[in-house]
Amino acid sequence: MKLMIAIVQDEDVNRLVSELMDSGFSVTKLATTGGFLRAGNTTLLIGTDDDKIPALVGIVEKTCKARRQMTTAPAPIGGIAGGYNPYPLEVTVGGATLFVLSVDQFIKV
Ligand code: 2BA
Repeated sequence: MKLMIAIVQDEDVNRLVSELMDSGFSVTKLATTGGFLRAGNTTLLIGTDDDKIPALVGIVEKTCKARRQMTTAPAPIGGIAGGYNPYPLEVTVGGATLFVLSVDQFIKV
């Protein structure tokens, strides 16, 4: 058995969860925050059989879109006092970040 940890954008999550449920996957949804943008995203936990991972990846690929997002990055200011001057930076977020882990045991009590 495998556990997929899928970090997705909030904009894609409702459609993705619906697609996964329709295809028979069990899903747990967590509200999370990206360390770089400090903005909300969603992490899904999906436990499934090894042979279903390709289908799962396919659904995520089909559903989650890459988006350009503006943020600010700190640029150092010269001089004795130093300091940082924020400047705009565009980054591409997603489609999705996926981790697939092997599960030692799956127990429901
Ligand atoms: P964030 O950390 O908020 O990152 C958002 C986007 O900012 C990233 O998109 C990437 O394009 C950019 N980015 C991240 N760190 C950067 C850096 N040091 N310099 C320049 N640009 C940077 P994605 O790669 O699609 O990641 C989307 C979200 O997935 C991330 O949100 C984070 O929550 C998660 N994630 C990505 N890689 C991860 C990893 N190796 N471990 C844990 N979480 C990860």
